[in-house]
Amino acid sequence: MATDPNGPMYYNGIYHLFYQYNPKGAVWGNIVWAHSVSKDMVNWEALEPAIYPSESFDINGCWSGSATVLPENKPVIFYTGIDPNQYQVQNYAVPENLSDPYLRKWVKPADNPIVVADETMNKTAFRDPTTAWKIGGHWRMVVASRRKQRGMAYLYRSRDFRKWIKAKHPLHSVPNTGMFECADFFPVSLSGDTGLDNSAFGPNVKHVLKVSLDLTRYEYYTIGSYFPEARDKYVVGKGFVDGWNGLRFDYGNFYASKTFFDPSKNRRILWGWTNESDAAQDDAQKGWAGLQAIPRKVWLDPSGKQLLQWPIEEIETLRGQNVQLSNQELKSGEHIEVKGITAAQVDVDITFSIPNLDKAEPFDPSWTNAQDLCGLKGSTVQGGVGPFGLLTLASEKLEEYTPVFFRVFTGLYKHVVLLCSDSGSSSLRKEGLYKPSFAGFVDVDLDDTYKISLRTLIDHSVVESFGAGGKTCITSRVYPLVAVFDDAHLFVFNNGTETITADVEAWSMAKPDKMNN
Ligand code: DQQ
Repeated sequence: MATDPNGPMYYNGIYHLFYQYNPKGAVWGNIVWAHSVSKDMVNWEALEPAIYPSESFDINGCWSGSATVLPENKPVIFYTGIDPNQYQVQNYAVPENLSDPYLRKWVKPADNPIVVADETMNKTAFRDPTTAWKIGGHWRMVVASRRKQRGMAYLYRSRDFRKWIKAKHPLHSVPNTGMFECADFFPVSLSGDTGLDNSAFGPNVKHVLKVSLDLTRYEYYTIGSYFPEARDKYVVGKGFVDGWNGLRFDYGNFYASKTFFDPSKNRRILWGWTNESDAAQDDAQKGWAGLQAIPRKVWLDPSGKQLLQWPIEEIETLRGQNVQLSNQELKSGEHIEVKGITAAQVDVDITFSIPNLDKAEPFDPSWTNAQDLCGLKGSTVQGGVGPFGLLTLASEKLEEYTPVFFRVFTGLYKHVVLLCSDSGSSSLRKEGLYKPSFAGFVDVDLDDTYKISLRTLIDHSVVESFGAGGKTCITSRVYPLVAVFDDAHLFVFNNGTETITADVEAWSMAKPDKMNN
């Protein structure tokens, strides 16, 4: 089983991705750091695990962590080791041989562990060290934890990268969230989509803190200001929800994510784990479970109110056969097939134009939970403007389909837009599947443009959608019985009363190769 992405980094022309992995089966356990390398984050080569239990400080497991490339171009990994008492301690590892281009072997210096929980802390809920950043003479890193039900992001400082001292105040903490896992803290630029090194800070920079919540199995982030010279405080920006209802990278199946700065293209890349939604016995039968979502570039929306995400441009090298439907009218109740592509493995990019917003349904302010609303108003429930979107992984006669769609409401001040990725009808299989109606609101001004875009990457059991240029992203895992391989179809549909038009472009997607082929 593969779970959390760990220590992603770019080093001397190679991307490294490590991840939590059980070499002994398709269930969680026996955790090591599996290791894959790539030149483009599309074509990969799997190497031997880089870090596995071998010392007292990690004998019961090598859990999640991060990589930092030091200024003298030396990578260091931080990870959590599970010690003989089942305590979670923070360790470091360095490449055995810096001239091996793949950095296959990693050594654990004898001064490990470098950070352990003190008496005031929870020794069995203290893990997932972040990438370090340096401001002035001090390196900093964060370790995620909890104090009772308060989520804690403990801050540590070091001058030499070996001796780490806990800061008097945590970087951040939030009541009633439960345990923070896999915290990620990174700078974003206030101007443009260029990524920043983790140590960047200054007037043109905001910071993002993302946490994964083990109680709910989803993540949320806030955007705020970081004051390294004033007690190392992170102050959440005005208007951001700092808790269970906060903004998410992804409103679907996406967890334990981690970003890194890619200096070769000056961008920040986000990796996330997407779990299976089938039963453990299915995983055992197929012999694997869990995958990494397609890496995404991530940057600050010009509004400053949220992040934007987009599949890395390299994914487009897999594009093959291309079809287009231009200015396609979709009347109420219509669905039209996008033919000529391999619908089980496809990249589709659509812009919907909405000539008239007057008939949008009124928005009830009590609808605060997008997922509940999508459950209530599925793709077949007629509205005024929408539902419209895609029927992905659909069987010819629509016994099975995973709709990804927008629905537009008239709100108090502007139109409210909902994006759903609903797996309720994804499979004729009745037992053993988790089929949620994932959804998120999309913060767009339709009254300005009368247009909204949707890009969806479909790969057999994975449907990854990017609404409105990456404002709202949703990943679903689905397991059709009929709509598989050549029997999978792709449709655009409209179940709103108002006619809309769609400009569709779709590409069949090739399978990636091994790195050097
Ligand atoms: N998975 C790891 C932990 C982390 C959790 C263990 C998140 O380090 O908190 O496999 O999925």
